[in-house]
Amino acid sequence: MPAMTLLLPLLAILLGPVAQAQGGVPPLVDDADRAAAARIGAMPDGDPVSRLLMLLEARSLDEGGLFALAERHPDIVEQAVVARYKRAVTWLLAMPDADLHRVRRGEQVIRVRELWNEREQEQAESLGTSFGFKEKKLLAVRAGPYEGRVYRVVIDSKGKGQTTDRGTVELCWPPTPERDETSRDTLAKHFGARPSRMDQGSGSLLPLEDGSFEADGTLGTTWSLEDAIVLSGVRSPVNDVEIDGGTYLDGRRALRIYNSAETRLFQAATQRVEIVPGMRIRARTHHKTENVRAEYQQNESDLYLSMTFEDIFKNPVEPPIIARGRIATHTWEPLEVTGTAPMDAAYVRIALVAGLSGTTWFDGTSLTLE
Ligand SMILES: [Ca+2]
Repeated sequence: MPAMTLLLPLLAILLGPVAQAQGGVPPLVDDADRAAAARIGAMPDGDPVSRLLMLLEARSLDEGGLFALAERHPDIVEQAVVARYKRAVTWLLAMPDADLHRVRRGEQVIRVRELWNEREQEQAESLGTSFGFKEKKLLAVRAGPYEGRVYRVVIDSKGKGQTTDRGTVELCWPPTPERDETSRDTLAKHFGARPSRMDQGSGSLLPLEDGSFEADGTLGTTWSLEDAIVLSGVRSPVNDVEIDGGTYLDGRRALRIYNSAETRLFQAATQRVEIVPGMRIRARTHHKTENVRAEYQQNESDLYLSMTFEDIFKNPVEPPIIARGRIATHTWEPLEVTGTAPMDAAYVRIALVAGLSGTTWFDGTSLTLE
């Protein structure tokens, strides 16, 4: 029995490292890799074009730098190493400088075959044949941000008769905890070791749940509905706050809020997360609008993301920090606020508020430690 007592911990010590090394040996990460990854990881990432700029920068990293960047941005690193995405990015970089400059500014760019230089031709063929297109039938490649959601590279090829075949590569998708896990799975195969998930320090996620509005019954459980605006002191009719399964930034669903001139009670989707004083926190969401306008007593500024620090009794300890959304009709755009939790703070409360006529969608909500 005493021998057994000794043997078990010994076995654990012997087997432990073997089990860890199962995935292989991760790339060596030196200080220069860490510094380069930190610089690129701190670039803006709230919209597809910002993420494309980060992806173009990430191409300068070696394996150590990429492995370091994958802690915070596994999505970007996946696109830097997986052939399907690499082909699209390499095509972008083959364009003449003036066009690449337009890409960096977020403009739509189209390059028809007649304009291709030698490198473009080579890259377009590599891209086209990956979709099964014949090299001689390739017509044009176009690129640009799409719906404020992704960055698209699209190659056209002459099809049967008058038709055109089209191959699309979607880059720079909005990162979510779930999608990032998929990226880590892919990268584990590439690197021979799984990039660890950041769970502390700058860039790590705070436990906001279902920021993508994907879980069944998320409204009223994970996300609460709380009064945001009451017009004329009347609590009816109340606005429509629902999950939309047809419009989304990421996943398959988003939060949709619809109001009319008759709406009197405007409810917001809210969620509280426990925090500690001194934390510097960034809240982000994305919003999309359709015919949003101020009617009746509505106030044009009542479309926003707010972050409120609260004490242990869930009372605000400071006025909310607010990022206002854009009205009218537009595709997905980010909303972001940053603040430092004051001395008495025990919670941070996030509220998604749409107090205007028309339809507003929210999706891709996250809380990050700065
Ligand atoms: Ca979603």
